[in-house]
Amino acid sequence: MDEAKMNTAEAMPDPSRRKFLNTAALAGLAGAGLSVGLSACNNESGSKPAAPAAAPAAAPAAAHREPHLKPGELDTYYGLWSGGHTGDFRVLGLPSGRELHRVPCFNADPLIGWGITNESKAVMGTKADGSLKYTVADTHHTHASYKDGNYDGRYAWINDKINSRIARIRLDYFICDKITELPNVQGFHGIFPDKRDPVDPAINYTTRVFCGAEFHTPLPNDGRDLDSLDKYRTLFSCVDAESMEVRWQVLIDGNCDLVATSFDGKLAATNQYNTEGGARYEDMMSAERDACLFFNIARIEQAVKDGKFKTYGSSKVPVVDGTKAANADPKTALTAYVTVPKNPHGVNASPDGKYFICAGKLSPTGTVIELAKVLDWFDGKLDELDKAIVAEVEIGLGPLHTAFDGRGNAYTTLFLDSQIVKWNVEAAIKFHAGDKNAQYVVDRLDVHYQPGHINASQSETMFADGQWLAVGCKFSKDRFLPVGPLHAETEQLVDISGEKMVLVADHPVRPEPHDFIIFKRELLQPKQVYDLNEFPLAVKDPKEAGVFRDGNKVTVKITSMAPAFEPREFRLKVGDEVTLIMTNLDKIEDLTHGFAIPKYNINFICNPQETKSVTFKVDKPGIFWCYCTHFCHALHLEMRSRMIVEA
Ligand SMILES: [Cu+2]
Repeated sequence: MDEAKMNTAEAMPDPSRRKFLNTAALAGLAGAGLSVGLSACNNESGSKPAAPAAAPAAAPAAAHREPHLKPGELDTYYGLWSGGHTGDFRVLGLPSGRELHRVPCFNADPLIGWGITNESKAVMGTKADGSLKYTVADTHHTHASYKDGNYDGRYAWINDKINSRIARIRLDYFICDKITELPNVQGFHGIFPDKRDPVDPAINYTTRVFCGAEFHTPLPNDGRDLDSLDKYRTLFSCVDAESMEVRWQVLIDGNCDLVATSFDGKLAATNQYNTEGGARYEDMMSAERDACLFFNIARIEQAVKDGKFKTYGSSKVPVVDGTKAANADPKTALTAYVTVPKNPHGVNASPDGKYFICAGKLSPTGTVIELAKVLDWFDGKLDELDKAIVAEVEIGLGPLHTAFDGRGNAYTTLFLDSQIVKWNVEAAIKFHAGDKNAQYVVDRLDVHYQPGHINASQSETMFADGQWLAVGCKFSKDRFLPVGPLHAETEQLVDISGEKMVLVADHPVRPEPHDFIIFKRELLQPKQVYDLNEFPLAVKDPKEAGVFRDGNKVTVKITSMAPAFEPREFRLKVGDEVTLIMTNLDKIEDLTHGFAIPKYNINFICNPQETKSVTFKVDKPGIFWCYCTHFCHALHLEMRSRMIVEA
C-alpha cells in the first residue's frame, strides 16, 4: 500500500490494518542480527500455536462498554503510569484514559518547582555546589504498596534505569518523597514490592521493595577487571519500604529483567536473559534457555543476620552469594534458577497466588511455574527444580508481558505478532501434561502496533476484576496525525469483561511509559489540602512575613493568600545570599499559587497550606516583579511582590 495514502480515510479499508504488522519491527530485528534468536520460533510448529486459535478479531463488533465519560463524570479506576525518558510518574483516570497529573521525581519540573526548591533538591540529591547530581532519568516500572493482597494507597515506587535510582511516591499527596541510588549496579530495571513478610504472619503488607539490575559490571566497578568478562556480575537488591535504605543485595549469574513477588511473601523472582554473561548481543542469545531466578527471602535475611556476606567498594550494603555454583544444595540454597526459553521477558504473578508466568520473547512460549513446587525444591521435596514448570505452551511470536482477569485467563502481549493472546492457564497446564484436546488459546486481538507492557484492572492483586485492560504499544505508525519524525506511542484500552476482547480506545502518549498499574478508585484517598504543621519552615501568619538579615545572609518570608503576597515588596542588595520561604495560607481546595522571580530562573507552586523554599545569590541590581504563575483569583495578574535590589 502507498504509505502516503495511509493518512486519508479512504485508504483505510481494514480497521485492524494488519498490513503494517512487522514491517518496522521485524526489519529492525533482522538488521540487528536477531534472526539467530527468531529461528527458535520457527521450529517444528513455527508461529502456529499448537492449540487451535480463535480467528483474529476483525473490526470491533462485539458488545462492549463505553470508555468515554460524559462531561462531569468521574473515572472508576486510577492508572499509575511510568513516564519513560521524561523521568516522571503519571496518573491517569480510566476507562477514559485522561491524564490527570504528572508527578516529577527524577527530573526537574518547572511547574512544581521540582529541582528548583530546596525541598525537592534534598530529595533528588545535589553535588557539593548545590546543583542537581543528575538531570536525566528513564523510568520504566511502577508498582504500589500492598495490604491483605490489595493496594493500600500508601506508596508507589518507580525506577530510574539510567542512574539506578528508586523513587517513592506518597499516594496521599502524589509527591515523590524519597529517592535512593542503588550501589554496585547499573541498568536497574525491574521493581516489585513484597506483599507480606515471609516469616511474621502479622505483617501482611509491604515492607520491602525488590530491584533487579540488568547490566553486569566488574565489582567494585572502579576501573579493575575492565576486560575480564568472566568477573562481571550484577546484583538483586532489597530496599526497605519505609526507610528507603538498601537492606541487602544478592550477587547473581545472568542479567535481571522484571521482578515478581509471591502473595505469601516467601519468594521474589526475576526473569533473566544473558545467563551466558556476554557483552555483545550475539553472545547474549547463544543459550537456548535462560532462567527465572527465585530468591528465598527468609534464607537470604538469615544469611545476612549470620554475617555470611561481603561488601564492595565504599558501599556498606551486605551482599550474599546467590550465584548458581554457590547454591547447588536445595536445603541451604538462597536462590533457585528455573530454566526458561530463550531471553525471556516479563515475569508476572497470577492473582490466585499459585503461579509466576514468564514469556519467551525469542521463543513463542509462555512458561508457567508453580510456586508451591519451587518451595518444595527449597525444602528438598522436589528432585529437579525444572519440575516446577507446569506448562510451557506456544502462544505466539515475541511474547513479553502478561496480565490476568481473575477468571483463570492470562493476557500476553505478542510483540512480533502485534497481538494480545488470551489464554487459559489451567487449560495450558492440562495441555502441557499431555491432554492435546485442551484448548488453552481463548482469543486473539490485533493491537497497534508491537505491544510491550500490558496490565488489567486489579491484575496484580488478589482481586483482579477482569474489566479493563490497557496495552502499551511501542509503535503508533498511522494511528494518529503525524507530528514530525517522532511518533506518539499508542496506549490502547480493551474491554475484557466478555469472552472476546474488544478494542475500545486509542490514546496517543508521549514516549514512553513502559509499565503501569490500574486499580479501583476507592483504594486511594488523596488529600487536597496540606497540613501546615508538616512544614518546619512554615510562615504561619502574614505578620511573620518580611526580610530578616544577618550580614549578607538574608531570609525572606512570604505568605500568599489570594490575591496578595505578604510582603508586597522587599529590598535586597547585590551579594546577598537569600533563602526565600513561602507558605500558601489559603485553605481552600484547588487554590494553588505560583511564585516566579524574573531573571533569577525561579518558579514553583505552593498548594493550599504548603511551604516551599528556594536559595539564590543576588547578582543583578534592579526591580524584579515576583508574580503568581498559577491562576488563582480575578486579581491574579495583580498578585505580585516587588523585589528591589540595590547595587
Ligand atoms: Cu495567586
